[in-house]
Amino acid sequence: MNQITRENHDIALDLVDLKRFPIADLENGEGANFLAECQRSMAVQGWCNLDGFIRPDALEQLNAEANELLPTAEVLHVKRNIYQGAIDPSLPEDDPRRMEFMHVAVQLADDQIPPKTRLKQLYHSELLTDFVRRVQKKDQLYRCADEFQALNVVALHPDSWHAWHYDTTECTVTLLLQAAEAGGEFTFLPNSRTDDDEDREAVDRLLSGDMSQARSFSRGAGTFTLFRGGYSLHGVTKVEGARPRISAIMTYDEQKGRVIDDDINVRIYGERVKKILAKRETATGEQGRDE
Ligand SMILES: O=C(O)CCC(=O)C(=O)O
Ligand SMILES: [Fe+2]
Repeated sequence: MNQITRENHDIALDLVDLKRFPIADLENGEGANFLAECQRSMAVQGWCNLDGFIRPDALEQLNAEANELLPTAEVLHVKRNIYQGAIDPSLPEDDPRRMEFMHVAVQLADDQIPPKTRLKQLYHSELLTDFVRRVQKKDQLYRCADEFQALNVVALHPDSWHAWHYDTTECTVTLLLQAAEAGGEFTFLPNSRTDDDEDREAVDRLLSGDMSQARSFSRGAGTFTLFRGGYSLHGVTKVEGARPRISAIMTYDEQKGRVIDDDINVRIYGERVKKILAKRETATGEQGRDE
């Protein structure tokens, strides 16, 4: 008999609304039907949106955790092009791919979210990771191993937006912890690029401010949205009203042990991470001299 002990109890069982989203058993009956529906949505539409995924009482706990930690977060001023890399110098001067966008977010990186938090434990849930892997139809999918990017909490204050970008890992989940009073809509072009091609027309339109081809849907707090962030141009529209919009961003990749380039992390997380990396470099150098 499978004994559920404190040690192997999976926290997703406590936090997810299992009646509506039976992730505990995806092999049989209702769970299998539910999984097939999620896979269909992912394959046909390029996203899977699960409104009410986190139970209301659990959501309150997760949101309280986020609100408790956020005062320790940095205010990040992120300026980047949509690919988050160096600009291709061969592009014409007026090419939209040269455009850089700027946004301001109060953001906790993975290393600022303690392992004891329910939020971190939820991200590390094997049940949840396996659910995401199956919906994304991957033989293997791992949580991102980057010490800064793996799990983030992002608070967008009124008048802020999250600038258009592709993520640096393939699969992303955005979990809304606290909705904006108005605005703050997660907006995206599902699968707007492949490894060697991009829907330039749709991308250029979005970058010029025309949202007619972009997707957006109403998402209450507790909504768990799966999409392919590395291949779907996305962002969040301007937050309106008095309340910040808070989301948890969970990242996954087919590649085990996936970490992100230092320069990308410094561009996103700024001085704090720059200092951590520089200190490490110095320590490694000193160690080298000692040997
Ligand atoms: O807050 C969201 O819903 C999306 C944020 C996002 O795209 C990111 O942090 O990479
Ligand atoms: Fe993103």
